[in-house]
Amino acid sequence: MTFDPNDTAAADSGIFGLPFNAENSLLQMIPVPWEVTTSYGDGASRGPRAILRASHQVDLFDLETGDVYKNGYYMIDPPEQIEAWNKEFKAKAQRVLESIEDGSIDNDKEALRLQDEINKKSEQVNQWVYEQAKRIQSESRFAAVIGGDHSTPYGLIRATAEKFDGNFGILHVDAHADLRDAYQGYRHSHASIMFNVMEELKPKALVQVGIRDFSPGEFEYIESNPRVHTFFDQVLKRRQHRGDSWQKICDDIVAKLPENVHISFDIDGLTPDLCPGTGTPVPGGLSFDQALTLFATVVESGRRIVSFDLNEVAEPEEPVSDWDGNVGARLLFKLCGWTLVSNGFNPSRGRDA
Ligand SMILES: [Mn+2]
Repeated sequence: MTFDPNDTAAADSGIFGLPFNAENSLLQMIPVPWEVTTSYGDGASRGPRAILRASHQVDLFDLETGDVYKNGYYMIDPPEQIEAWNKEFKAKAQRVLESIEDGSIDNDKEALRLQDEINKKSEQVNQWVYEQAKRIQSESRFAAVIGGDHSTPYGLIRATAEKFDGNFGILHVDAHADLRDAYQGYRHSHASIMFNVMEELKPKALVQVGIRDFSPGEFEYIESNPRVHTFFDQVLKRRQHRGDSWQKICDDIVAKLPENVHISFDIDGLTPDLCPGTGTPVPGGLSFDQALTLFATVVESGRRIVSFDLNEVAEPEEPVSDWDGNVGARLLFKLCGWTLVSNGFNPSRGRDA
C-alpha cells in the first residue's frame, strides 16, 4: 500500500484521508443523514459529510492510541436514498409541527396520517442501520454510526445488544436525557432514543453524563430505574467546584458500567462553543479534554468499547466554517482509536505495520 501518513490527504480520499475499503478495514462507520424528528435547529443530516470533509485535516498519529488506525477505518458512502427520504419527510414533519404548535393535531387527520408515515419511515431507517451493523459485526469488524440526529444509532445498538446477548451497557454523553416515551408523536424521536433502548434492548446499565436538559417525566424515569445512572452536569460542576478532580469523577462514572460498553455521544454533551451548529445547544457541558479523559478512563479500567455512535454534529446549509465538523472529526478519531485499543489491538503493530 503506498500511503504516507505524513502527506496531505487527497480531497477524494476516505475518512481521515485513509486508503481503506469495506474489505480491509477493521472498523466501519455507517453514516446516517437523517434528522426528520428534530424539533429545533437543523443541519445534523449534513453531519456525516461535514465530518468526512474535516477529517482530512486530522493528523493520524495519536499520543494515546498511536498508529492503531493502520488496522483500517472506513466510512460507507453517505446513502443517497436516506438523504432523499430525509428531505422529503422533513417537509412532512414541518406540516405536523405546525399542527402541534397551533393545537389542532388531535383533529387534524392529515397531520396524524403524516405522523404515522414518518414513524414507518423511521423504522425503515432503523432497519437499514441494523442490517449494516449486523453485516459488519458478523465479519468480526467493529461498527459505528455517524448521525444524523440522535435517533439514528438505534439499529446499531440493537445489533450490539444481540451480539452480546444483553451483556452490555451504554455510556451516554449528552445535554439531554433522551428518555421521553415518544416525542411530538414520534416513537423514534431523537428525544426518545434512550427510552427505546432501555425498554426494548435492555442494556445492563445506562450511564448518562453531562445531562442538563430534561422533563419532569424523564427525571422520574431516572429516579425510579435502578439501571439508569445519571451524572447531571450541575452535580458534576458542583463536585469540581468543591475540589473533586475530573479523574475522580470519571472513575465514579466508569464504575457504573459493565464490561462491554457502547458509547453514544451526542456532540451537544460538550460545551456549545465546540458545537455551535448543533440543533439543540444547552449552556454547560464537558470540555473536549474532559471527554477524552472519560474515554481513556473507560479503556484503562479494562472495559471494552464494543461499538459507538457520534450524533448531532451539524452544519448549516451555508457553513461559515468547518468548526463543527472539525471538532466532530477529532472526537471521532479518538473514539475509533480507543475502540480498537480497548479490544486488544496493539497501537505499534497494526495490520499493515
Ligand atoms: Mn442532545
